Amino acid sequence: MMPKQNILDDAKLADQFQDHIDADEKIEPKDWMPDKYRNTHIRQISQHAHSEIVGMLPEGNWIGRAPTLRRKVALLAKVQDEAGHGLYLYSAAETLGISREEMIDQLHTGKAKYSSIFNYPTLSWADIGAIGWLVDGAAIINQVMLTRTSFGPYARAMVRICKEESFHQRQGYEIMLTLCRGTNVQKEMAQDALNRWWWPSLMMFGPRDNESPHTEQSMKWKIKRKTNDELRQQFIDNTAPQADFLGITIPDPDLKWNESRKHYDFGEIDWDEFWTVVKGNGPMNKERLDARKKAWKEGTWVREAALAYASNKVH
Ligand code: BYC
Repeated sequence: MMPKQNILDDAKLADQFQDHIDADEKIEPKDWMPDKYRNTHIRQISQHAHSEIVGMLPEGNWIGRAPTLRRKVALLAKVQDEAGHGLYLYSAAETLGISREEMIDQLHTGKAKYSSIFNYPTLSWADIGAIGWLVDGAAIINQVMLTRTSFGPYARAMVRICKEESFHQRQGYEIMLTLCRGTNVQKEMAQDALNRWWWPSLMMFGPRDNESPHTEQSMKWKIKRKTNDELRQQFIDNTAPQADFLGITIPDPDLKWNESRKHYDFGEIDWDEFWTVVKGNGPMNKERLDARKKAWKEGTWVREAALAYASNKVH
């Protein structure tokens, strides 16, 4: 007898697939899935991996200039963790049938995006505090949601990544706290970093829901469990009291607790700036891509040596 699966047409398979999702069952790489589900994951997971790898650059810029040995060790560990996150994520994307080389090529040719946040420069040590506090803080909110995403390998990678991200966020907040309790100049550095990183951090969550082409379908497939705007609001609600505790001011005159909504109201994001950065014309887009392409080129001999070693072992 033919297996039941073979006699179901695509529409039936799609219904069955949606039933699995609705029952909160994980989808695994060998399960049947609609092409669009597969491609959405390849897009999102590979872009997430690229973000981790490109995200090493702004912080890597400060490893050699960390103010103390303790700070240097923590930053080094954080940046190494990000390399690890990139690797888990590339591996998760590979289970969907795309090769590592293809993904890297998509990054280098500008076909694949990476998070807009990494196209801003790190001008002072306080930026390392602000990145840990705000950028990792925003990333955690998004990634805690993704631990419950419907695709098994992505969800499992996220569990491990979130544990490390919470250390990253705390090291950033601790840097900010030390600066804010230091001299006036140190506190000014912390304020300046908050001024520059606040709005780009809010942009990490993506366009408003009514301008997000992928959200509706991704919610239906439980790739996303919360929308861009819901996560952005959650981040603002978490972060505003943390800024108060530091004694520095979020650069948004419209930021105000709204007792009836039980949320903070906030001002308008500069969406022109967001799209300019996303389309490749932000302050550091060119430098970031050039750095990645250079690293890929200079690493050719390492890849060749590793492959030669692997094929030698097989024979
Ligand atoms: N930047 O319909 P939408 C980290 C694109 S790294 C650039 O809402 P979606 C860390 C979007 O790709 C953690 N592009 O899309 C590392 C889409 O374009 P395409 C990074 C953005 O996918 C080192 C278009 O805009 N986290 O933690 O449903 C140091 C329409 O958007 C951005 C992740 O990658 C953006 N900010 O939702 C420190 C999380 N926003 O692809 C820290 C995983 C949107 O159609 N990704 N776009 O050409 C996601 O959760 C979702 O992909 C997003 C966007 C929420 C980002």
